[in-house]
Amino acid sequence: MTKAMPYDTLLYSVENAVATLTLNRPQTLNAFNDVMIREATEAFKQAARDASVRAIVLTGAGRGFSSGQDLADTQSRGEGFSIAEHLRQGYHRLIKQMIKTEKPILGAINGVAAGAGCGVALACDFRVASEKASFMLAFSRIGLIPDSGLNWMLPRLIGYARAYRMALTAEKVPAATALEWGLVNAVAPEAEFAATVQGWATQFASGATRAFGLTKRGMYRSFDMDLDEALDYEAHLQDIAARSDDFKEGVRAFLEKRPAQFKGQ
Ligand code: T3D
Repeated sequence: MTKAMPYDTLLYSVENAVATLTLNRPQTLNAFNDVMIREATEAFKQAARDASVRAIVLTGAGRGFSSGQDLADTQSRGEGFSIAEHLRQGYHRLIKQMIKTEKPILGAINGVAAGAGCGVALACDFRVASEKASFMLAFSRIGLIPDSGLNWMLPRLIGYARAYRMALTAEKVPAATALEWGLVNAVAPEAEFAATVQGWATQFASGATRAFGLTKRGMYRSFDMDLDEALDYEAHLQDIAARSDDFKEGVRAFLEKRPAQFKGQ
């Protein structure tokens, strides 16, 4: 069944338990204006609430994934505009919504992911890049520092030396290098990109959804914990996972020597 939701700056559809969010301002390489930041946050909330959704794909329309903050909007701001408040009320809500959505979010990085677009790409749980894609911290070119969670996320993913280099040089890191550095999980040739994304999305959407969500929670929370706390917390999460129907089915299927039929419950 396909469900579509009306948004001005996004395309949103649900098919076969996969929600697909497409950033849809291709004339700007999907730059984020205020409406798109708000609608993307709302769309992730919607996908999180919808029990029929078991995996989420985020991608961009046209040749870019996202070029980050819409700089035409930035230029038209009046005196006294607070960027800090803009970040807190906008990008922070979006990034936090993505991280607290306890379903796998697959970033289908179809083209350049720059500035806050790179931040949003890195808030996905798994990234498949087209070989035409690239990652770029555009901020230093306009005299800003990385934001939208990048100072937190990027050194964790690729280490301080590479992260700081990306920040200072604002160089475009091509897909092949992104794979080597651990910024993406897979790179696909252009002709195979859609099928590769669909393959991973189908796999995630037929898995043990509750366990996938709790794993995300456990890994993110562990960043603030010592080993004792992390062990204790994962025991607590395992208790929750073990109450799921999918756990019963997983064990039963193993003993019956057949593939598990998970329902995401
Ligand atoms: O303000 C706050 O609240 C703080 C938050 C900041 C977060 C940020 O994201 S800051 C960083 C903002 N982003 C950038 O600085 C990147 C700007 N874009 C670029 O550097 C380049 O466009 C790319 C390297 C991403 C791609 O280059 P290329 O040559 O493939 O494409 P292009 O020709 O530059 O762009 C195509 C069109 O998109 C073009 O419009 P036109 O000439 O066809 O009418 C271009 O102006 C437009 N575009 C690209 N990026 C943006 C944009 N329009 C508005 N805002 C953009 N960010």
